This record gives sequence, C-alpha cells and structure tokens, in this order.
Amino acid sequence: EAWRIVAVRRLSEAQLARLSRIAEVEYFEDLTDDNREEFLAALSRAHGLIGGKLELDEAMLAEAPALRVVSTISVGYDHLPLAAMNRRGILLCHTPDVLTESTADTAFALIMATQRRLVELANLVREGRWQAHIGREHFGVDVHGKTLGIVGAGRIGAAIARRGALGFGMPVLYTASTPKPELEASLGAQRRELDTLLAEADIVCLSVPYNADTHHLIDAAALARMKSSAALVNVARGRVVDEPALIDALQRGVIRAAGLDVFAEEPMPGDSPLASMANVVATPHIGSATHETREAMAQLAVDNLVGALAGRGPRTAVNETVLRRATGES
Ligand code: 8YV
Repeated sequence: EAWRIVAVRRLSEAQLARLSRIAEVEYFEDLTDDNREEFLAALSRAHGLIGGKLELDEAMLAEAPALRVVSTISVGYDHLPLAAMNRRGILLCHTPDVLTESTADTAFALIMATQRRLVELANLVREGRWQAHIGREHFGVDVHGKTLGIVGAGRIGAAIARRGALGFGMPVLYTASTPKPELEASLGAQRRELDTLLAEADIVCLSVPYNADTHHLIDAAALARMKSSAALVNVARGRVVDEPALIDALQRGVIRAAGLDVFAEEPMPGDSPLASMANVVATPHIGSATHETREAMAQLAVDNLVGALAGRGPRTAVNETVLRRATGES
C-alpha cells in the first residue's frame, strides 16, 4: 500500500515533488471553511501530515486512524496536541535550528525599531511632517551598551544574546532552567532569576516556548518590576504576555515601549490598541519569514516526514520515544 500524505501551506513545488516520490500527496495551499470537509476526508486516509500552522486536535486524530507522522513547518508546537499524539504513538517533527538566526534577526529589528523609534519617525517623513529640525521630543534611546535581558536562553535566545554582546557591546542577562556555561564564557552573559532580570534589563526579550509554565509569564506584576525606561520585545508567543496588562503598562508609562511580533490572537484584530500606539512596533509574526529560512524549514520538514515514513528516521523529532516504541527499539 502506498503512503498517503496531506500537505498544508508553505510547500514549494520542489518540496511537493520530493514528497510525491514516496507518496500520494494531497496539497492544500490554505485551509478555509470551503475546503475543510475535503481536508478532513484526506486526513482520515493519511499516514503523514505536513505543513505550516497545522490545525489539529484530539477529535481530528480520532478520525485519522492511519496517521503516524506529523511534520510541522515551525519550531513551536504549542498548537498541536502532543499528549494525545504520544498516546496514539504519532511521531511529531518540527524545524529547530534552521530558523534560529532569522528569528534572532527579527528580534534585533524590533530592538532597533523600538529603541530608535524607527517606525514612528519614518512615518513622520512619509507623511510629509518633517518640517522642523528633529528635537528632544523625537529622540530615541541607545541600543549599544544597554543591558539585554534574554528570557529563555535556548537556541533563539542565545542567537539574540550573541548579536547584542558581540555586535552592540551589550551586557547580557539571561534566564534558563539550567546555566549556559558557553554563553557565560563567550559573551560574559550572567544568569538571573526572572524577577531580577526584569528589574535590571533595559531591553527584555522573550524567547521561551509557550506552555502551561510560560502562560502569562509577563503579567502586570512582572511589568511593574521592569524599569520605566525599558522596552519589551516578544518573538516567542503572544500568550507568554498578559496582553491587556501590557497595553495598560504601555499606556500608563510603566514601561517605555514594546516591539511585538506575536500576539494573543493572530492575526491581531485591527482594533487592538497595539496596532496604533506610538510606543509599539508591531509586526505580523514574521520571525522566520524570509525566503531562505522558509525554504530551509520546508526542506527540513520534508526530510523529517520522508525519513520517518521511509524508516531512516527523522532529523528533528519532538517525541522520539514514540518512534522507539513503534519500532520496538529501547
Ligand atoms: C511559524 C514560528 O511561522 O516556527 C515557529 O514556531 O513561530 C514561525 O516560524 C509559525 O509558528 C506559524 O507556523
């Protein structure tokens, strides 16, 4: 029996062709209300599911008895039902590493933009409002030399820390569940408890995965610990932050500014105050959205799915124990 694969979003012709060599592929360029029935029917026959922004829940898994591999084109997998997949012996693969540097670039773009008020001041030029010399009311704050606080010094957090320390001479503080000796040795980074980091950093940058432990990690109390001159940058997940509390803190000057690539709800509703506040730079979840990186992510996701179905094994799985169980290895 041939493999059957359902592919959703973000796959190039070349990557679809690679999948077609080992399987019958049904590709959905996007999922809409109109093709949902068709997608569910395809899923009910599929052995593999691959794509970006996959929508999957336990009920859908129950209707997909043949499914054995899910390959998400993202590093984060908070949108997928991992516990249910573990119970059903379904392998989950994701795309770490290949998007680390692009996402760190995005974080730095937001750092630069919020510190130097780039969007606000570029709009002034664009709208023909550059009439007098730029004075104090338009000044930003420096990036170089400021203390950078990395909340979650994993792959992406470490890449942000390197940019700050090596490119901008920033002292780096970080939180992590275990010390990172390589960051301390190469960058002079220092580990802190979250509360201390929040109080000491000029720029607080969030790069933690989203889960029950990080839900609303940055709430009103956390924001109150930050310096009133500080900026918050989020390239993790919107719900790591209590968004109403952040809006309130930005409006009342509890913190100075925020650079946000992720939101509690995406797409962010157009009437959110975050869309129009002068001290907010908001981007539409572009962390990994470059031609090069999205292609590398799709390629890795295809490698993972093909490797898993063909028995060679995936390159980057989340729940490898499922695989060992399925193949009888220990
Ligand atoms: C994805 C991301 O584009 O990889 C991630 O976790 O946040 C982005 O690269 C996003 O998850 C949508 O699939």
